[in-house]
Parts: sequence; structure tokens; C-alpha cells
Amino acid sequence: MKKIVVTLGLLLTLYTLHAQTNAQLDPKILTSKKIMDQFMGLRFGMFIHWGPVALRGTEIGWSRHREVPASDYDTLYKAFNPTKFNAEEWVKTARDAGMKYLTITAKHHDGFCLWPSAYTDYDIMSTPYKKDVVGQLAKACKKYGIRFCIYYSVLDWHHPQYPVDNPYDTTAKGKRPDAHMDQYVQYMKNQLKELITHYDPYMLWFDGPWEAPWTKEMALDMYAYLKSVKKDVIINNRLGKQFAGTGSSAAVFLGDYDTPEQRIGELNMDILWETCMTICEQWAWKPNDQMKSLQTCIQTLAKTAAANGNLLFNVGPMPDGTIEPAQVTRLHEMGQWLKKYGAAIYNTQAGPYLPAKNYAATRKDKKIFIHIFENPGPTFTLPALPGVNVSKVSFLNGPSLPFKQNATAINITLPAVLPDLNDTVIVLETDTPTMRIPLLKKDQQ
Ligand code: FHN
Repeated sequence: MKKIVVTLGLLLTLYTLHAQTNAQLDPKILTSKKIMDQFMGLRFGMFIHWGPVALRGTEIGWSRHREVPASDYDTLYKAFNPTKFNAEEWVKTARDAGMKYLTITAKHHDGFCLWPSAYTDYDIMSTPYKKDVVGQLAKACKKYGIRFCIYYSVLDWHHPQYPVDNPYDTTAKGKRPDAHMDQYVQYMKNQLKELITHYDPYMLWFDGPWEAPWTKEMALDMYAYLKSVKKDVIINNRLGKQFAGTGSSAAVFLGDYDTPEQRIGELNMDILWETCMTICEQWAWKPNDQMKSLQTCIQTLAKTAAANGNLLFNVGPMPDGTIEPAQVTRLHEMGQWLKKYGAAIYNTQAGPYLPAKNYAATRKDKKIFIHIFENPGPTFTLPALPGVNVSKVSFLNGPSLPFKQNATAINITLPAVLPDLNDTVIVLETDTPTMRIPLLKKDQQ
């Protein structure tokens, strides 16, 4: 018996060391539940991938040494002059879309800084444009009540002290033999303190922790350092090595929430998560990029909320500083849908019904919101919820609907044509605070 206990203890220790979770941090520095609950209630944010690479229309960071030789890529800043950039226009586009926060790539993998940094000349002040993009966005977000967030890449293929220059060349040629990672980490700390002090971000969205020079120990140290600079700043889980939808019951990552990418995360009522996704195909702007349909955009948002997650939806502005009109229009259309149905998204939680093929559910207070993606009419049947009485069924912000309920089912009569072909929301008003209703199990639905 003793041998089993020792073995299990050893396995747990090894797992904990490998897993790198918040358990290895002082619990007093972790972001509070109140702040995280408030963040999760925002549900919808704008992601912006932008930099001098827009001049080439190729992928930010990843096209360096690939479609664009590094010698060319690293001098694009000399021609970067987005004279039509208007921070208030970007922020108003986000607000009009129903987005509640905005995350800008202040520094992506290519190392270029969209703000005047005291620690490098590879920044916006070395371009013909010579104005602080990050600062203008922070000011505009404050003016229009949008939470301002900063994306910062851990890896930096341009910085002389970061050991990797070319991620596509694993030989010595792709590396910097004279790099000193400890000096690069200090550079990170200096820049992040600069960003926090000057722009007071609501959240820091890290990325690029996967390369060997960045260690678990550096991640733990950085999280604690950042919390010493701003205690309430939210930090995603991409300082650590585990991210993108663990889907497990325990938060096996370092940071405040998980970050599944280009897909809707798994339904999870315990682990906080935010899906990041592109409105087109590429993160940075690309000419003639394929944009998602309005139906895909709306249903992605609804299905994300119905899985208990947030959606960080990405646009890639053009080299002149404007967001492509087609993307602005698509976001406006999402905003129009949210004007009518936002109560079924913001400050809701997933459930109690599990996401299904043609519908999904969110809930708040004594209301259950059913998002209907395809008309199952004329009778739409939901499983009855044990011990719960439904007093009324109606379209959200619309007329009542006939329904009958018994011990096993709720049968709702729907019209042949639903008000919204992308996602019509109906409301079940109950006699119960809906968060007391357990999630249904697969065999109950
Ligand atoms: O490599 C980056 C990529 O360029 C983009 O920024 C996405 C956004 O989440 N993150 C990384 C890929 O996981």
C-alpha cells in the first residue's frame, strides 16, 4: 500500500511540475473572480492584427522568411504611413458591432512595436507616420466605453537577444548564436511595464510561448511580475505552454483563462475561455481574403456563448489605416442582430440545454434563451426540466408563442417563417433561477 501512495505522490509531483498551473503561484496575486466574471459577461471583443506587413498583404510574423525575405520584411516600417488611421473610427466600428472590448497587436512575432517604446527604435516613431497607434486606440476606447486590451508576443523573431530568427530553419542558420534570453526577458519586462504604465490595459493577451527559449519558469516569473505592476490586469493563458482549449475539468494552464483558436471551445462551466477567430482567413489583412457569412458570424457568437465562452473576433486593417468596408459592414450587421438579441448573449451563462445541431441555449436569472439556427417547426420539442415550470414562451423582444408542457417535454408551436434566419431567439420564462438547473446530460436531450 505504502509503495502505491509513494508512486502516486511522485506521479502527482511530476504532473504538477509539467502541467504548470496557477497552483504554482501565490493565490493572492491571481485575478479575482469578480473581475473574471465581469470579463466573461462582456462575451464579444474585437481582435486587431496590424503592422507594416499590411503593405505586403501577407501574414503578420509568419510571412517573414517565407513569402517575404526577412531583409525586406524588416524594412517595411520605412514605408508604413497609415495616414487614414482613425482610432475613433475603429473603436466606433467595434462598438457598432456590439463588441465590448478591443485587443490590438501592440507587438506581434515580428517584433515591430505600434507604440513609441523607450527600449527599441523598431517602433512606430521610426515610420513616416510617427504617431502612437496604441495610445490613440487606448484613448478612443476610454472615450467610447470599450475595454482596451494589448496583445504582446513572447517570441520575437526580430529582437537581437531573442535566440530564434527564422522559425522555418531549425539549423544553426535559423538561430542567433549571440542572443541572451535573460536580456530579452528584461526587455519584455521593460516594455510591458511601459505599456501598462502608459495605457492602463484591461487585459494582456500573450501569444507565442511555444518556442524552446521561453521556459515555464520565465512564464511563472512574468505573471507574478506583471501582477506587481498592475494587480487587476487580466492575463490570458499564453504566457504558459498549455493553451488553446484544454477541455479538461481542471484548469491545466497558467493564466486567467483558456484561449481556443479558430474553433468554438468545448462547453465548460468551470474553466473560463475565449475563442479567438478571424472574420476572414488571415489574421493580418490580405487582398481578396475570404470573409465569413453573416450566418456563420452570428452563429459562431451564439454557439460560443452557449458553450460558456467569449468570442474575440479578428479584423486585419489595410496599410492605409482603414478597415476594409466589407468587414465594417459585416460587423455592423452583427451589431444589428445584437441590438435585438443581445440579452441572450451578454452576461448570460451556457445551458441548461447542451448545444444541439439546430439550437443552443443560454440563460440568465429566470430566463432560458433558445437560439434556433434552423426552423424545427411547426412543433419544437425541448426536454422538460425536472422541477421547473415554464410560465411563458415568446420570441425575444417579440410576441408570445403557444406551448404545452408535461413531465417529459415542452412543445412549442412555431410559425413557418422565423423572424431571423441566422439565429431566432425564443425565451422560456421559468419560476426558477436558471443557474440552479443542472446542465442536461447527453442522454437527456
Ligand atoms: O502565431 C499566432 C498567430 O499569428 C495569431 O496571432 C494567433 C491569434 O491567436 N495566435 C498565434 C497562433 O496560435
